Amino acid sequence: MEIVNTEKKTVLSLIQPTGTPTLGNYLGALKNWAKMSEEYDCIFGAADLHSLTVRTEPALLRKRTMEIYALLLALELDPEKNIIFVQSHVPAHSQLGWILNCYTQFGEAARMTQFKEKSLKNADNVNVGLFDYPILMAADILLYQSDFVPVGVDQKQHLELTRDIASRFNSAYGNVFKVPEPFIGKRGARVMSLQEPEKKMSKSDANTKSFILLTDTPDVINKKIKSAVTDSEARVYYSSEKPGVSNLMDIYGSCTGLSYEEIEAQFAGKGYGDFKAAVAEAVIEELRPLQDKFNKLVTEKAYLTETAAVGAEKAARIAYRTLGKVMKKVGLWK
Ligand code: ATP
Ligand code: LTN
Repeated sequence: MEIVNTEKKTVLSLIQPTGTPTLGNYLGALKNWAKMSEEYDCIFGAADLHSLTVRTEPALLRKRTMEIYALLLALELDPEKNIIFVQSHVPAHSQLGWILNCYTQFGEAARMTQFKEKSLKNADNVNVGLFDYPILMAADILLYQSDFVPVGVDQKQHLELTRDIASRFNSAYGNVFKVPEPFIGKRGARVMSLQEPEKKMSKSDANTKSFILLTDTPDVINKKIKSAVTDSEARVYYSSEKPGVSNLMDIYGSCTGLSYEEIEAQFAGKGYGDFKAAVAEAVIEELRPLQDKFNKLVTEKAYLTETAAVGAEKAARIAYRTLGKVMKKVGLWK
């Protein structure tokens, strides 16, 4: 049976197993993925090859990859209907990645702001993989003829590079790749640090109070939100002058579906104490079903291994079709 039919559009996204995902990863990306799985043919995966750009103890990387995989299943993404897989299980990603390297200019890759930021952060290990990271990401996307790629705002530039590579390749060789569109949600696309709300919430932040992890207990979530940085005005409204409060409003709105106006009305005349308590409660309730499912699934190693093997097989069927075409077009003996 064919998995990806021609009527439904294809949605693809991957997440790196670099640590425990945060509320930012969830509201910015994962929550949208879960919503899209009814309407689209979805392909979601763990980008373990991308994670090799940062040195990690091998056993830990393996454990995190399995955890991220369990988390994808916990989002209620049905592995029968969708493809849920691990990037390194489908070698076509590395193969197309190499070919696309030869169709990307050094100067284009050097413009990527995430590379500049990450090389400052990992100054002792600025490896070639870190530089090449967006081209492997382009391969992930183009192999599956993806229509939409749901990501947080920080990945927009990588998507633009992917589109450039695809269009250039298509003008040289005919229509080989579908040119994908980014899908960036209106809410939660950039959840900010709870301690420095000018910076994005990041799981690799040294200050553990700056993020909420998807595995945090209700008690920890309460404490972290209580200690979130706000301002001295004690009035809840959305403004670029109030990044801390605006970030909490964004989080609250993403969890409850309320608009900024509705939130302002709800907390009119109330202080930050009441507001923060409500935000914490909303986050706890939002994460509860996911956490319950995740905690159960993550202990079922045999099921995870089996499901990942099925996912890789389904993914490979699509990926190798595209790779075969590309190989022929560029003149590899096939
Ligand atoms: P790190 O936090 O270590 O910098 P990362 O979380 O950005 O890494 P990934 O784990 O690959 O990297 O991100 C997975 C998805 O989560 C991506 O689509 C990314 O855009 C999104 N994302 C990450 N952080 C945030 C955030 N603070 N707000 C909204 N979306 C985010
Ligand atoms: N680079 C992304 C993770 C990622 C990805 C992808 C996202 C790897 N391959 C393909 C969308 C499509 C990140 O750091 N968030």
